[in-house]
Amino acid sequence: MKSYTYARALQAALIGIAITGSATIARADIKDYEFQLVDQAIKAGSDRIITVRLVNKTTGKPVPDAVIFATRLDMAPDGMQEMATKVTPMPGAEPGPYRFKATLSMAGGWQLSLGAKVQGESGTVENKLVLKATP
Ligand SMILES: [Cu+2]
Repeated sequence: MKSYTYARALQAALIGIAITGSATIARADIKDYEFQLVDQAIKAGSDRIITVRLVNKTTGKPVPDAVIFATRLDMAPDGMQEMATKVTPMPGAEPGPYRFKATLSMAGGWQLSLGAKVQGESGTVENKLVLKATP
């Protein structure tokens, strides 16, 4: 009788460990996600397309179904923070990568500030990407 109780307690403890362990593994963190530029250099001009992908760094896999918002595109990398341009999200033919239309009126460094909400994750991914507008 006594050994039976002990076995039950041990079994319950092992199940508890198994549940806790798998929960830790399954839970991703919003910090595991980052934006990446598909093209680092884009020719300066009007109506240019900037393509980015959102990647889960732990798996290396792209996240196609996030809610993306572009907050700002300006020339901060070249010391021209006040030189900002409008960023328009473009509907994609397929879910992810994410595309934006913008006018890069001047050659040089442009900083794209992006945010994302990922399904099943709390918090917001916030990244600043620097691209080069070529003459
Ligand atoms: Cu400028």
